Amino acid sequence: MTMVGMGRVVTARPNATQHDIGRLRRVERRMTRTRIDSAAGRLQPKFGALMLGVAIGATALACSTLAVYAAAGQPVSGQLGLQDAATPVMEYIRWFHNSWVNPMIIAITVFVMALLAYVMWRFSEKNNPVPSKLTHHTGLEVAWTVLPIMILVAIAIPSFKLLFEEYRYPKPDLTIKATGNAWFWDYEYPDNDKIKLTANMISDEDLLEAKLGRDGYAKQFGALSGTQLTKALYQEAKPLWLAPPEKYAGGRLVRQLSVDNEIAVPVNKVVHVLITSNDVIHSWTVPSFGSKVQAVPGRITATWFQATKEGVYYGQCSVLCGRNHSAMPIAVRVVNDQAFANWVAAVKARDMKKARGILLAATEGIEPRSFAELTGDAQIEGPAEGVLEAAAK
Ligand SMILES: [Cu+2]
Repeated sequence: MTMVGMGRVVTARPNATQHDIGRLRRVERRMTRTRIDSAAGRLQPKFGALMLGVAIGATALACSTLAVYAAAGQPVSGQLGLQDAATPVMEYIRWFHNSWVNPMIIAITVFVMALLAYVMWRFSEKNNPVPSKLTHHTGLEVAWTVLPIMILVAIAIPSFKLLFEEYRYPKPDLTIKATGNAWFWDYEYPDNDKIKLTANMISDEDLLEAKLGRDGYAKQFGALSGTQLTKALYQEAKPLWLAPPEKYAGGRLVRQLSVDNEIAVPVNKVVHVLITSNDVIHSWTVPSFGSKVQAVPGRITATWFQATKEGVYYGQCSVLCGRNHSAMPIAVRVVNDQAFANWVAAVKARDMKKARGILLAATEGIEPRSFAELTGDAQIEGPAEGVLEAAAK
């Protein structure tokens, strides 16, 4: 007798026993089943795997969304995802990343992983001893060409919209020129009495010197050097970051992000920032504004932002520019119009302490009493109760 399976002819010997014929029938059945599976005839298990993939994808997406911590203007410990938005451009960037491209990436990754796992199991030697000789499937070929094209177009359209928005440059209410230096930023406000200021990062050393005085500092740390010194400074300065010495006019300081002279901008106003460099390439970056522009010597580049929330927003130089690359942060205070005008006047008068006090009063709820004292020569008082408690949280 003759049996046909997968194009191979299985022939039983003329004197085959009943047992032999039963065995051949089993082989034939298995071959037929394999052929049907291989020709993508059995959709059931693939559909199951796809559904499993979708379920895993949805769970992963839910987890990743939950793990995105909110952070206003600065990174937080354990943060996943982007910082909070303070401008419409950054809101768009966050939507594009969190709600558009990332879900696609997760779904595709999970789908491919599930498909791979299914194929490894279903078409293993054990489960599929006689492989299919199928080489073409028009439907599949069309699907895996057209689907990726559609995905890319779906990404490209909002991506171009975002790019155009970033380069739209609405009419400015105010312009700032930022110049990168190794390793600090210089700022000029050409439209606001041409005020100029230099922003240097506040270090552990700065806080300890402000607290102990030059002599006290030398006495405590003069004998140390290298890593020993760095460690000692870090340990001793730790509490000062929450309660900085009087020199810094109270307020909250953030290690590696706070600077001595912050720049200020009025809320809801369109700000153009012209960026250049005095030496090597730096990058003026403020994540919450969605601004990240290279500072190139001999060239002027630009970014624009319209901050819609008052507060302090931090950024860092984002092009590796040398030894102290990590020590040239950017700090921008977004304040109301009146506070901005007062701040400009204080900077023009070179009263940087008063200038800082004005910004703190406007954004960190320092007592109005202390704010009133800013108009005289009185020392600026520390932050109101509550500011430090909030900072300690
Ligand atoms: Cu730099």
